[in-house]
Amino acid sequence: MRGSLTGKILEEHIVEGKLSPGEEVLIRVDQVLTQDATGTMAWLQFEAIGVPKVRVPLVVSYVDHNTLQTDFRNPDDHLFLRTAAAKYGAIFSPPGNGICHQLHLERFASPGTVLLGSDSHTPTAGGVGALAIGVGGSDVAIAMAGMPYGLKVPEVVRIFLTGRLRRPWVMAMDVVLELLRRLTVKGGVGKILEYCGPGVSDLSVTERATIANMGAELGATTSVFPSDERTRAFLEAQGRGDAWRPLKAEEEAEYSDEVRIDLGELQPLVARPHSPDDVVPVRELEGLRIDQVAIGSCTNSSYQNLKAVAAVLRGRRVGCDLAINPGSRQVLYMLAREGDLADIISSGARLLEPACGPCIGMGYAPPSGGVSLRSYNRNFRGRCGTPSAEVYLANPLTCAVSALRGALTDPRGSGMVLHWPEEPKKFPSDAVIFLPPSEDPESVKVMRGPNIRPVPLGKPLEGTIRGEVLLKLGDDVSTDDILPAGAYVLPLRSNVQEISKFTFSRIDPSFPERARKAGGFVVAGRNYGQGSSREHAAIAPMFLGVRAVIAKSFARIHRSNLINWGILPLEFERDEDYEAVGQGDALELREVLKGIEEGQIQAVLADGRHLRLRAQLTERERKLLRAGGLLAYAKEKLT
Ligand code: MIC
Ligand code: SF4
Repeated sequence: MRGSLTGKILEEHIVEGKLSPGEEVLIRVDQVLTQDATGTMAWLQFEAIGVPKVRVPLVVSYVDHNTLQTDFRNPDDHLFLRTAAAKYGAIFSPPGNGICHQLHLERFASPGTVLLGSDSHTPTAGGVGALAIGVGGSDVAIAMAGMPYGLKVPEVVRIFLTGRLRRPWVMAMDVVLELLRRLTVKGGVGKILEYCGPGVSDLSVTERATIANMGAELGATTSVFPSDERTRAFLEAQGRGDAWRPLKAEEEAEYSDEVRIDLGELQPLVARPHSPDDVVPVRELEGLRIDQVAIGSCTNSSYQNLKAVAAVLRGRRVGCDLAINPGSRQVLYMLAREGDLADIISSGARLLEPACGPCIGMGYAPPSGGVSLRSYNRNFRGRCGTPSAEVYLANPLTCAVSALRGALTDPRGSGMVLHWPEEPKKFPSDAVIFLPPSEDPESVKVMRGPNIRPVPLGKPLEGTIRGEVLLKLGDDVSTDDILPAGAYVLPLRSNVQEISKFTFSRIDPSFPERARKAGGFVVAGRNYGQGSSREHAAIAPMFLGVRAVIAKSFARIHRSNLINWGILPLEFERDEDYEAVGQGDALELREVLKGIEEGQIQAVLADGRHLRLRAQLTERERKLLRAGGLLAYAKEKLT
């Protein structure tokens, strides 16, 4: 990593530790973002730590995931977040402003800074050269309280870009779909993807942001682009030229690996159900009938993207349902001012509020067995709200052209002529409303509706853990599988007892009751917990009595969330031990406190068979587990 962009930013931020892969370092955090769905827990934890004011230069609390306000619970959450931000020193972004990552890129993200966010797509800010990391709610809570962030130093992989995208039909989305095709959803685990090469200057900041955003689907810790003249132009157009600084890797920088992509060779790609890495050329599926199309989300909702989409729709009619969720009020305002909105509306498309919307199953679910084409980043089964639906992911123009025909279409064959929109020289920065923190915080009362319940604490690790194997799962289990989101479940994010009733509800609705009765273990294959940063996927199982998860391997954010909530993440040393365990088996972990020091845990099944399980934990992680999780540990440390 020596000489790399990542290495430079980390060196400027290191507080303790050594920068070698696998080691843990503590780094200083410059900016924090929270969003409503993870934010209520994060802010409740911040309060529980008992620090009167945030101790990070910039904290922004966004509301974008659940803006439906279907009953008192959701607006109560919003009011809690708004008053907490005012009192504790954060900027508040009210519902309707837009999606946190797009807004943060527009208004706050800066080259060379470290941004921590309680959302897995926080790396979007890597588009301007920030080192932006998605983490769980407790990690941001303690960062807001002023403690440095504990990062397991990843390997740095160089993604070397050459050539130029064949615009307009081949888009930034195709770059990251190509990476997913080659590297899979596990390919980035334990890695930071650093972009460089002559192809970088072909990409605008928002195009870079699309690529950095969806690096989350590769499992990467983050993705980062250099800060160059295009970065400067973007920041100046946003009225934030002062935030610019040049930043790039040294010529002789060291990397652990390299991937080369010639942008000019790419074609429109599509990810098939139900994984973002099941990628094929659109041409292979040409003509596939679709029921609905959705364009937007934090991946593809920038001004340039939607302006191009509007140009495709101009004077034409959609052949199936189409919904568009712009990334921010700024984007929406520009589309309105320049007349593009009229083209969108007259095409028969539905215009949705600038918010996450259908991406997280908040409305616009496809019909039973329906086919949905989306410019979003995740197509896990059921995430769209309809378990039997099939969701495909493609670039925004593939989506727009396909919406006109009602069938999947390679846009290159459409015969349309389209000029790729220019980058604006000036963005209207006042189109977005941010509420500053109160100047008289003492007078602000934090409002807590009846659905906002206290945060439970994890239990300190015990010497012996007995229980049942409550569930045995395969590879790539996502946090959407562990704890679904969507319009029914999101209003419960501030109420652990209630939300825990939905744990694994799509896989086995009897799980919560069985877990409460017997307590014990979840067993899984590789990449357990991929996807979202929602710590509820750890808190709810902990609350129900899960004491350890035993898997072949873990996704980064979820593994940290488990530890943060006092659940022991253990790995199978041999695949045959995974085969040997069955759902319902009684299992005992012995001498656990000694075992975590040695890295090996004694595990014995009821019939006396032994399993070989690894506990690969850093010193800090062992401390957290012994204390019962991060919150318990932080309280201890700060008081
Ligand atoms: C997602 O895309 O899955 C979410 C919803 O944005 C999550 C956060 C959450 O579950 O609140 C994420 O990506 O971290
Ligand atoms: Fe929102 Fe979807 Fe982006 Fe998550 S992935 S932040 S739900 S738009």
